Amino acid sequence: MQFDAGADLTIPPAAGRLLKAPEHFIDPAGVKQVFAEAKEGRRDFLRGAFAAAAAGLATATAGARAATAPADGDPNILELPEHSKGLGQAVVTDGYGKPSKYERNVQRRQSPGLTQTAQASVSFAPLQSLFGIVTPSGLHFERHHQGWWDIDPSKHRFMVNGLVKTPKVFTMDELMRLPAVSRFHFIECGANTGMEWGNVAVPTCQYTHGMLSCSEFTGVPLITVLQMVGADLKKGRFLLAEGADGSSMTRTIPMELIESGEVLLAYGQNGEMLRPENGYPLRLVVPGVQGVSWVKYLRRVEVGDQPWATKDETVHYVDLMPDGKHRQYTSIQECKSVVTTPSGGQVLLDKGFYNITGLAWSGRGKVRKVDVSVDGGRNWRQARLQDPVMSKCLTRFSLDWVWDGKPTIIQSRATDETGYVQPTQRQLRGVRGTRSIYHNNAIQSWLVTESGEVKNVHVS
Ligand SMILES: Nc1nc2c(c(=O)[nH]1)N[C@H]1C(S)=C(S)[C@@H](COP(=O)(O)O)O[C@H]1N2
Ligand SMILES: [Mo]
Repeated sequence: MQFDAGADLTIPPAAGRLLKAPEHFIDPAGVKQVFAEAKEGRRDFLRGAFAAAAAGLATATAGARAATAPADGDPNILELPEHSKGLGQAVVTDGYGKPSKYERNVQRRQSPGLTQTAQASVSFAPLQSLFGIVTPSGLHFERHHQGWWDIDPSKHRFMVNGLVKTPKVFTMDELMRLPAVSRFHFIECGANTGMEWGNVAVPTCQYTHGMLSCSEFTGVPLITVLQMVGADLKKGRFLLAEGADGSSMTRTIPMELIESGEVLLAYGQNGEMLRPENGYPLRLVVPGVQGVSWVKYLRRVEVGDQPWATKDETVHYVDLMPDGKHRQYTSIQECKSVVTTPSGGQVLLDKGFYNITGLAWSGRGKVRKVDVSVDGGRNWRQARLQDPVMSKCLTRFSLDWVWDGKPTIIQSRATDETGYVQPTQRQLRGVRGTRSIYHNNAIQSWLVTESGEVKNVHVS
């Protein structure tokens, strides 16, 4: 094991214990309060409820801190457990395996009060509980505008029309016979971190950054199908993608992206068919572009000579600038990162060694480097990047750190292969103001208090 130069460590390192973030962050009474305050239109509606949750946390922390290793003779070793003596369970007890019951708190979660209905809503991925770069399919974040469906693939049809020689309808069988590729990519909703423009709104990284997931997607490059139908790529510089759900999800995709071969008609996700929540049986994969363009339940694409200016690219998914104008078609997810451990809601129980780790990504290519500060941005150290580092894909970084028990602020700052550096909150607000929803890629700050509690803070 290689430790960073400058880290004062004895080996084995004095390991700092970490208390996980609470399973949920507010109790049922808090949820009620949040809904009431949201109805009144308060933008900081989550704050009060979080204060209440933090109070509850103090009790849990005291218990965890008290827990120490047994003085001599650990009963977990000395008393032979049942699983070392008895007969285990049979194969195929479950034809499709599930995580251990001890991991049942690792769940995607809805932020109470954020949306009026659970169909036009979002669930956040538990980034603080995940390793590596792949999001288990059952924990992939969800964003539905009108609920999800489990569509019979034998009845699903995919149509290509517009500026093409021969408009054509494909069955799933026909699509799945075509040459396919598998690629790892992140998908991030443009609204990820969107609650944090003006003030601290949510306490954990699940809620600040969890509209983000990463999978190995399998499918047919869309360009292959466009060539099959004789698309006019001279005139047809734009493509409309349309979903089969009731949300009339339609988005314009510029033809350059499709010509690059990166845009996929995907049916596979992490080695199996897409999950229904993620668009089964067919979705568009548009690497680097905000989630809304990854149209699920994809039923039609149309080749055209200009953008369509649909509702989801005129009324929604536009960026309100300080001068009152809206920016339209800001689709690329710029370089961004977040420390997932230690992160909001967790508690450092001891001074000592901690493995700071997190995720970095860029919609413009590969992550080149990630710098981490453990002193509120005064000094930065370069983090280790875990191989493989792939284009438009999550990248795992880590850095050794010894906590001396003093309050401090932890931040990460990613740079991508174009040289673009993730902005500070102040820099981003300087250009964009605070009235936006989408495309907040500012540096995230986690305050570690003297008691070891980790909190979401904004630094100016
Ligand atoms: N048909 C359809 N496609 C859709 C949506 C939808 O509501 N309906 N939501 C979009 C949005 S806003 C996002 S962020 C992503 C979310 O994908 P996921 O639910 O697989 O995480 O799907 C996009 N594609
Ligand atoms: Mo989204």
